[in-house]
Amino acid sequence: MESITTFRDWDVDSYEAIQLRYNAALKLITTRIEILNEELQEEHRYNPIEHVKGRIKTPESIVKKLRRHGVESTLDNMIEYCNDIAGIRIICSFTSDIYKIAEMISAQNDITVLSVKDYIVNPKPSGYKSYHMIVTVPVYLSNRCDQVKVEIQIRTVAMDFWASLEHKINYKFEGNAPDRISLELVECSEMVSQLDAKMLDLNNEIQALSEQSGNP
Ligand code: 0O2
Repeated sequence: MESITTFRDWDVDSYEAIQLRYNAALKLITTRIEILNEELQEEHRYNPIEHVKGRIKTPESIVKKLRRHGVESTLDNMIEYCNDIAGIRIICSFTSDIYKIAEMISAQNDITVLSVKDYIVNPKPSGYKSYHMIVTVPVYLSNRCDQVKVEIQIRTVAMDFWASLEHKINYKFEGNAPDRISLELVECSEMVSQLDAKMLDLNNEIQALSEQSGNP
């Protein structure tokens, strides 16, 4: 039987060359996001980003995803079908920040947005909420420039808390959590939306008050 981490055309050199590009893409997008956050802090005394986490998908997860897509585990299929080999998660304070950040990323000339999935407007049946973008970024090598895909997930602290707990529960039950637990998770996801809305209202109120008192 094919081992879970085996690519049909496995060649360590080619795999490492591919990983180098994804690593470079991850560094590039991470730096761009850090710069945006620093600029907003400098110019508006406002940090919309709580934290940023980046990761490169493990070969095991890549092979699992290719199986889910029903394609052979080859390096070409990995590049074509696996959009999240390089993945970055941006955790924001408020829902409104998510859309501001997404807009600022999309406005960068050399970043191409391939697709967007807004699971905040249309949550998954599980209750999952997050804003996903698949983008390409240019990676300059010694003799050429490659456009490399990166998945960007943007969500609030509350959405992230829900997603990490749900992920742990699903891992524990191998995707077959008891119905009652799944139902409660959907209810918690609604509470997350209420909490996010309440926090945003409070923040807007606080800002309006500070502006009135001339102390923004
Ligand atoms: P991991 O381990 O996080 O990498 P595609 O990526 O397009 O082939 P899909 O499902 O259409 O597959 O992409 P989508 O919906 O944009 O989701 C991709 C990622 O979002 C997942 O990656 C998870 O990180 C996250 N996600 C999606 N749905 C859920 C959910 O119901 N609960 C939680 N906790 N996270 C979710 P991977 O590759 O599945 O996993």
